[in-house]
Amino acid sequence: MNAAATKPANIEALVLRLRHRGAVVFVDGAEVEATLRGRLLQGEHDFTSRIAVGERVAVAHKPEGWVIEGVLPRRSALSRTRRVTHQEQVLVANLDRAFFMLSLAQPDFRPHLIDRLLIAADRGGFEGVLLFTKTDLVTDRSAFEDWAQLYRGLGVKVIFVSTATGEGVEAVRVMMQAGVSVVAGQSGVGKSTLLNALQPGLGLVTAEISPKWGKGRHTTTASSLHAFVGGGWLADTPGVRSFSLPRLETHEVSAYFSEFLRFAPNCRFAACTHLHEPDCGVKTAVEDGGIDERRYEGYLRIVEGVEEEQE
Ligand SMILES: Nc1nc2c(ncn2[C@@H]2O[C@H](COP(=O)(O)OP(=O)(O)O)[C@@H](O)[C@H]2O)c(=O)[nH]1
Ligand SMILES: [Mg+2]
Ligand SMILES: [Zn+2]
Repeated sequence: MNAAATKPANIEALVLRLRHRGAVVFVDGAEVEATLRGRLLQGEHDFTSRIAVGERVAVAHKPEGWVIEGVLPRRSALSRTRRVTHQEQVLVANLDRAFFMLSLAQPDFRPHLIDRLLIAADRGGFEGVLLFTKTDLVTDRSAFEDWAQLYRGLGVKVIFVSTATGEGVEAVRVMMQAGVSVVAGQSGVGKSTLLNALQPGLGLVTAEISPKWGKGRHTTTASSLHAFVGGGWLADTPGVRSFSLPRLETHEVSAYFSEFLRFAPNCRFAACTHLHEPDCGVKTAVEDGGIDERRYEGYLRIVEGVEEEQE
């Protein structure tokens, strides 16, 4: 019997790049062009709202070629919120982790970005991993170790990295070899140098995060996934605002500060914002050392909508 006469079984594929009415997908170990089945296009003015890079899709090999028959549920998403319309646009679906790079020097260490970045990761459903880079440029690490300890205590992975000495590079490689990762950080922290050390010639456009939050240059290139040597995928994604937060209500912000939850039951008021109320369990814990002051300050910065100024 002719193989084409049997009903082709759907196979799972990964969307690497978007195309007009279709995508380049990774299936059976190869990159192929696939077209979106008509019903997936119906009612769509902009097909990118239906599938995104990183999407898991069901494809079938038809006589006319590969066809995307369906879209599997998303586990996570890196989204960008449009500034004026507040619409969310998915840049990378099913992202597993973001490596947030902060240099210890040149440019100066900017720990005040960390809380926002971790909330963005939490909201998106992916892991935020902190890379403290350019360790070779500092002689005394104690202050940075202290920050690392704070976040490790909250369950966040923190890796010290130097492409000059090779410190931490293998640890990053091992993590990148599973799932889909993205690399982000302020300009100059060493994103391109690290990616080049991990895989020469990859040539990704990495996400630049401006210290003046959300005010940076906004690029419009489309996202794409690139195979990482030894397994895994690296997302190439535009936009300094990829990790910006929409305006959050105070109670939404505090929910992301997981270590506050243990002390909130001690607040006199059930709806305590931990800002100006008397008998606040969270503020008391900050005074007693049960909550790190740096995290409480981070909370205030976000609640009060403080822009991360140039320091
Ligand atoms: N000393 C030192 N310099 C580094 C390191 N990583 C990158 N650099 C330098 O920092 C500058 C900015 O690096 P680049 O990778 O372009 O940063 P990007 O803007 O984040 O992509 C370049 O001059 C690099 O050579 C490092 O680990 N140690
Ligand atoms: Mg670069
Ligand atoms: Zn309180």
